[in-house]
Amino acid sequence: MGGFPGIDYYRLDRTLSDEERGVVQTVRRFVDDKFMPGLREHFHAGTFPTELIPEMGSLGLLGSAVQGPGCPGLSHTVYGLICRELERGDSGLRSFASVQGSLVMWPIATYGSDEQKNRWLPELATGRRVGCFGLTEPDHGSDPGSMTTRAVRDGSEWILTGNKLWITNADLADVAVVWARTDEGVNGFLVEREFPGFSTQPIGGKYSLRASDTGELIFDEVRLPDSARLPGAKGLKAPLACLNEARYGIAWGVLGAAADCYHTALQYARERIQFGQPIASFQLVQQKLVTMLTELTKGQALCSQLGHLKDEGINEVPLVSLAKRNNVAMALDCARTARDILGAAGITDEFSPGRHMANLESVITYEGTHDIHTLIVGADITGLPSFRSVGR
Ligand code: TGC
Ligand code: FAD
Repeated sequence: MGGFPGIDYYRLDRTLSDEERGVVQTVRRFVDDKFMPGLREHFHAGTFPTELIPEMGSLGLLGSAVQGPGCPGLSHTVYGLICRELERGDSGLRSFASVQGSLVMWPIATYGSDEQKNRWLPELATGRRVGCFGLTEPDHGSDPGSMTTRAVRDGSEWILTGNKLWITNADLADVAVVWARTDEGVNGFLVEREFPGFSTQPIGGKYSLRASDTGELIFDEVRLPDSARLPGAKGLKAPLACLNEARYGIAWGVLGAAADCYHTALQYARERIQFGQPIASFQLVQQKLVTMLTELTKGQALCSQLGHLKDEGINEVPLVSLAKRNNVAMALDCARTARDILGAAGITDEFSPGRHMANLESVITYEGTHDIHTLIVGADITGLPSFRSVGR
């Protein structure tokens, strides 16, 4: 069906620098030449293509906007563009980069000691080491403030007990950024794969994000030196701030999935003949294509401005929530509409919209569900938080 030309109806990419355009082309080529050929096999097997991690590192795709030793240190707009191009391939590929960059490297760069930064950041940026982020628990998803994973001081050490569920890269990770309740409030810890008492368990049977590793982290009285604690991370605010970084990348990333769905549906509609004419000539099909393009363009404009704001140092939680909420729902609608335009062919893995649609069912839930983001923006504009019933 030909290479992906990029969908940029309002010429938003004209505001990009030559360097930024170069990054887009590089990532697009990486996705087409290296990732797409093996995707079908990995999606069926339920595996992430680990063989591509070193190249992701050498291209600067891991923690691209993180500032620290060995990190690419690029702009937030470039990070967004990278997410967009990766998720055009598959949400699982963008997920890997989101977790490694925003949820592992970013907290180490922001809350870590110099020793932690020097030890971990260069290894994670090159992809020699992989990380994961453990916040969600079996009984505490949208409400991580109620977490029960606990770290108790024992002399100069900590003893960590509990479980984290639905963790991206759980089985691949050399190090887990783990959030636990302590007598001093919520703290973050770097838990290494080989620490006795730490184990991981993969989650099977997923119909979504199949080309991504998702699992459970189990801590059975894991002894941690105090040097494993992130010294600058104090309270629930610390993990929630990491989420803000990852949600920003998701708002951009899903533009890629939506653009791929639109492009696939447009090409198919031009070629598919029914009633003696291309289905693209029918008014109802054109309406669907125009709606997809309109919503995609609005989502692109939102991210373009969000990127400029973030590069200027404006990084407000509700602005990021609004973009994550809008763009994921938009991408999911695009995927469903594209699947519809493809008719029966849309339910097979010969075409991408069905896979994007299944993936986006995870993306609309993780990093704060659609409704949690509604409530974050709602609390901001009314001044009345409604996460819990009054009086609780
Ligand atoms: P609340 O009282 O509102 O907040 C506690 C403190 O944190 C501050 N805060 C934030 N700071 C920075 N960034 C954010 N996003 C923040 N959200 C809140 C807040 O200002 C407060 O600060 P302070 O100074 O007053 O102490 O806390 P709450 O318990 O009422 O919860 C609020 C709520 C519901 C918004 C929060 O819990 C939430 O965001 N829940 C959703 C959970 C979530 O998104 N989990 C994601 C897990 S990681 C994941 O899904 C990875 S997917 C990976 C992939 O891409 O593959
Ligand atoms: P719940 O919180 O139980 O929510 C269920 C439903 O109730 C949702 O519709 C929700 O919107 C609604 N709801 C909840 N509270 C309210 C309220 N106050 N008002 C109105 N409606 C409400 N977590 C990590 O920590 N690290 C990871 O790497 C990670 N990766 C993930 C990868 C995948 C593929 C998936 C699917 C999840 C991942 N997660 C990860 C977990 C993810 O963040 C949680 O699934 C998400 O935060 C929602 O939690 P939950 O699934 O427990 O749903």
